[in-house]
Amino acid sequence: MVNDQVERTWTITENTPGGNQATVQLQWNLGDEGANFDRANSGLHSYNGTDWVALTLGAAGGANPYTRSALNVGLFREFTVADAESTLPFVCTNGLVPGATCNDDDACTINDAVTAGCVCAGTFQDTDGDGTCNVDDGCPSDPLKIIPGACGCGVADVAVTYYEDVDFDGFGDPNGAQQAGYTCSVPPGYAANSTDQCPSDGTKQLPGRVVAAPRM
Ligand SMILES: [Ca+2]
Ligand SMILES: [Ca+2]
Ligand SMILES: [Ca+2]
Ligand SMILES: [Ca+2]
Repeated sequence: MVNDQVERTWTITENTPGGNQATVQLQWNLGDEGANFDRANSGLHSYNGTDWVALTLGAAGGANPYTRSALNVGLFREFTVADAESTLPFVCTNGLVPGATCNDDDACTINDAVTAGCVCAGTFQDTDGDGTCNVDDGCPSDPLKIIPGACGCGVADVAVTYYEDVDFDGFGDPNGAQQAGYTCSVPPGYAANSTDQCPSDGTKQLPGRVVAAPRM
């Protein structure tokens, strides 16, 4: 038994060699199928003298006997039918070899390799899962940011207005100078609140009650 393929080879020759194009349909019986043959993802393989060239994979038709076709076939030698797991030494029609390393020209992916479907593909790298791949993500471990911004990776940029605190008591002057900034960084001499009613008295934020002198 040959795993993952139909244990039959068909030979097709041209009456007039060269230049022919044909749709090739092969038919086989259930008893022809090797172990673990995946009829739902199988395809014709065409021998080129060195390798078995995998034609498009897909589902076989029919119901014992089964059929599978390939369009625009221009190479007429031996054919067989195998699935994506077949270990036939085959190449893809685009020249790629399934399992071989390749370059998908995408810096976002690593470990690029040719799939069983003859496509070069790698594994997308996105550590924080924000949809921006690591090489394009200025904050690859912060799912809420892709650039450091004002406050840096891992800290949200929350805008706030700062009020001048000339007496350095930690309370801003509602009537003094204002400065736009972010909660992550307080500018020197400013406070995020504007509750200093005594902006020049570092010991008080409220004027306090003026108590009338007692009458004598
Ligand atoms: Ca890549
Ligand atoms: Ca990311
Ligand atoms: Ca990110
Ligand atoms: Ca103050």
